[in-house]
Amino acid sequence: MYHPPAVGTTSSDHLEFLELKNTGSTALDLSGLTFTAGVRFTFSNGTKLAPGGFLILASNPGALAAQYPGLSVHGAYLGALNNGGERITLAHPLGAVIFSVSYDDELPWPALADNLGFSLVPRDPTLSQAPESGTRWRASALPGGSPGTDDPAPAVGGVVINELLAASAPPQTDWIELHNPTAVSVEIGGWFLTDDRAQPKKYRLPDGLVLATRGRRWRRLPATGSPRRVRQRSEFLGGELPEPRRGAERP
Ligand SMILES: [Ca+2]
Ligand SMILES: [Ca+2]
Repeated sequence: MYHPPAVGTTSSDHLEFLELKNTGSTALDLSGLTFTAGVRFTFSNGTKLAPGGFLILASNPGALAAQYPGLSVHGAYLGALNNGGERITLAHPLGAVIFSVSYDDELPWPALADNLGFSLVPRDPTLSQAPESGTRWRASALPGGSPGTDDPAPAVGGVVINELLAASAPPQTDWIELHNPTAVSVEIGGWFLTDDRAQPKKYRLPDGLVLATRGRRWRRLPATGSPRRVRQRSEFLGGELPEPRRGAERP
C-alpha cells in the first residue's frame, strides 16, 4: 500500500505497508536479505517465512496496527514508498537480486491504489515473483487492502465501458454505454462514473440499476445479416454526466 489516504492525524506515509508472501511449499530463510531500493530494511538472522505465510513491513508499525487491529507487523523499514511509484529491490547480502519490481501510479497501474484507499495486489496470487507490468496488478478487493491474508477475488462484476460519444453535435447529446459481457446480471446502482481520477465519485448511477447479461444487452441485425451490433438503451443512459469542458472539446 504505497499511497494510503491519511486517517485523522495519521499521515499517509505512516499507514503504508509492504506484504511478502511465501507462495512456495518450503520455508524460506530470509536471514540477511536486504531491501536496497525503495525502502531500507534488513532481515535479522534466523528470520523464516513459512510456506503460505505472510510478512508485513511498515514505515510505522504502531500506526498500522492501530488501523488494522490484530495485525502482526514484522518490522519497520526506513524511508517511504514513493507516492508516484519507484523500484523496490530485495537483495541477498552477497548482492544477488531476489526480486525487483518497479510500480507506478500511472495507467495501466490501478488508479484506485493511488490515494483512494485500496492497495496494489498481483492479479495472479500464485506468482513466485512480483510482476513488473501494471496490467498484472489490480486494486485490492476491499478498501484498506488485505495485510496478512490473501486478497479475496473482487466481487465487482465485469462491466466495461463499451462505447461513447464525447463530441456530439446538437441535437445529439453526449452519451456513454456500459456493457455487461458476463453471464450474470450485475447491479450497478450506486457505482460511479468519472472522467477525472481526482474525482472518482463524479456521477453516481441510480440505486437499484441492474445491467442484464449479454443476451439481453446486445442483439444482431437479422435483416442484413450484418455482424454489426446495435445498442439497446437502458434507462441510466438518460442521466447527465457533469462535463465542464464539453464545449471546449467539441470540434
Ligand atoms: Ca507513500
Ligand atoms: Ca494481502
